[in-house]
Amino acid sequence: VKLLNSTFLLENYLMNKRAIITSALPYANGEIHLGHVASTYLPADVTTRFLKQNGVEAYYVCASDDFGTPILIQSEKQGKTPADYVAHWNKRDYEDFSAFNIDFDYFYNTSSSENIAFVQDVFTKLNDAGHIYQKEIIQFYCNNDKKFLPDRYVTGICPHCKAKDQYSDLCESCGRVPEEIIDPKCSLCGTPPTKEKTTHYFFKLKNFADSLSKWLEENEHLQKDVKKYVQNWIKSGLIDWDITRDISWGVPVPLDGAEGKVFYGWFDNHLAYISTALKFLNDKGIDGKEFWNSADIYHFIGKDIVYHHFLFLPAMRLGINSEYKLPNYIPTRGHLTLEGKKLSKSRNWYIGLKQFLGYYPADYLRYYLISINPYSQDDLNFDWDDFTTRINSELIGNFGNFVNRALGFTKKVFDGKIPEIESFDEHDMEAEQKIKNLATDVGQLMEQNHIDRALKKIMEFSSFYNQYFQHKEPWKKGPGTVNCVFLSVNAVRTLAIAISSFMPESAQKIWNQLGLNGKVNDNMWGEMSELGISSGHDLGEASPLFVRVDADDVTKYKKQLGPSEK
Ligand code: B3M
Ligand code: ZN
Repeated sequence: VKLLNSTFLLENYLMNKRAIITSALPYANGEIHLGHVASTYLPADVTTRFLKQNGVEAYYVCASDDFGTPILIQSEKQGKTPADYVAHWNKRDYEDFSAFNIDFDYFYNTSSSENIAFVQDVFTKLNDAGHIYQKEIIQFYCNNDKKFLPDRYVTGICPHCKAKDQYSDLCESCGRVPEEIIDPKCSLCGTPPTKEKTTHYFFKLKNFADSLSKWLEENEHLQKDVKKYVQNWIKSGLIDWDITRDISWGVPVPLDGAEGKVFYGWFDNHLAYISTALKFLNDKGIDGKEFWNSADIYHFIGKDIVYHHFLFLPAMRLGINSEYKLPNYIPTRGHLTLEGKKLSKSRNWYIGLKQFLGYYPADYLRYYLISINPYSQDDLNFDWDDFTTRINSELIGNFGNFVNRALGFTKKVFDGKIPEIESFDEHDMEAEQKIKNLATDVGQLMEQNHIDRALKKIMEFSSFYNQYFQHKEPWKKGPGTVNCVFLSVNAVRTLAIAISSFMPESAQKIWNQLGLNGKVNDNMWGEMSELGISSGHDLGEASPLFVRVDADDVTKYKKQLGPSEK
């Protein structure tokens, strides 16, 4: 039998063999929920795994975002030091991510000594280059607590919608930013604050309008629609950016006369992308800076932080003469809604990641969230009924069914030993061709960040093989049975490699059931085009991969959402 030449060449894409991937840093201020993972961590994880499968030296780094007023307030409420408070959430977040198989190469924090030193160094360089100035501003001050009260420290009535108890920097009821909150109160002690003068440092964002615009223009990897509205912001005029706060928790401003002032969280947090990567790489004995500047840089974000990632972040890098290169990709995705409604922690309209993983295996959630995840800013909706249907009919009915059928049949009829093949008929040849093509078909979509379409392609492959198996009727043990078994088992192997970025646990289970050694590994993408299982090979133990989602359970989980009626 002559098999097709199985050499698969990946030269067409992924030219850069180095990559650093980051995703928006989670505030060390509460648990990770489905909204977080859907738009950033999961797409970033799938992408990193895919790059590694293609032989790219890729590192996924992340950190908890530790500084800022809301965190300071929460720690004070709980009678903890902010350092203890963020350490708690850093650990918990990391555990939850790990349980979901978000495989960071390194997870650090923005309050690390490395990041603090890095932020101060960047500030000093920006200051020396003339991009920083001081200005006197008016801030709320609490005479009782003896402190300035930025942003969340002041609550009052929203001037727009008249909602009570809103933050001075954001009304959660109407979503607007009040210019001047009515009846302001110190959120710590309830005393009406006074207004006092203080000096803040400003970053001259205005200086960067032209260079930002040029960078946006020239970078062909950024999403067109995002670019367009960022360009419009630039055209309508940028405003300089207040980068300091008078609070006790943050990176200290490294200047004489700036005692008691720290940087605003959005000045330091994204610098932790770099400082964390450097820490990790340098510890590994790799020249971190050289690696950063020669790698493709990906920052995965949700659409609410476009302003920070398309303006502040690149402007600050430009301000230090691109000593660390600007991002190549900023994959921006929409928000997750739940049963069609906006997530809200206070109304209990959200599902914690840990909670969900108590109901179903990580791969169910990964499968579902990837399936509904377009590479765009459109919101995606978690719907329990849709989840049930997709898991039961697609993941189990199509994919799991094919794997079980192919392996189960081989176990039963051939005692798990792959039979010798005969000459291929046209259906066999078509089926073989599918194996040859899958790496390219899926790879091209992945290269364009279309994780949802890539997964769909894999499911189409599985569906094709279900039909092929059905058509060949191997249970009748007529001619063609051996080829059907041989190709189907090889297709299962191809599937295991193909899904391993998407559903790593299931991929490994299949790999073991196939009787293949070791791990579905990095650098294996091209091998999925091969007929890697030969006649005479013995399968491992076969057992069903998945258990169906039960509608009654789902009804129960739905009831746990939102405020109870009575
Ligand atoms: N900690 C979370 C957010 O606004 C914020 C991201 C920082 S990324 C440098 O989604
Ligand atoms: Zn007060």
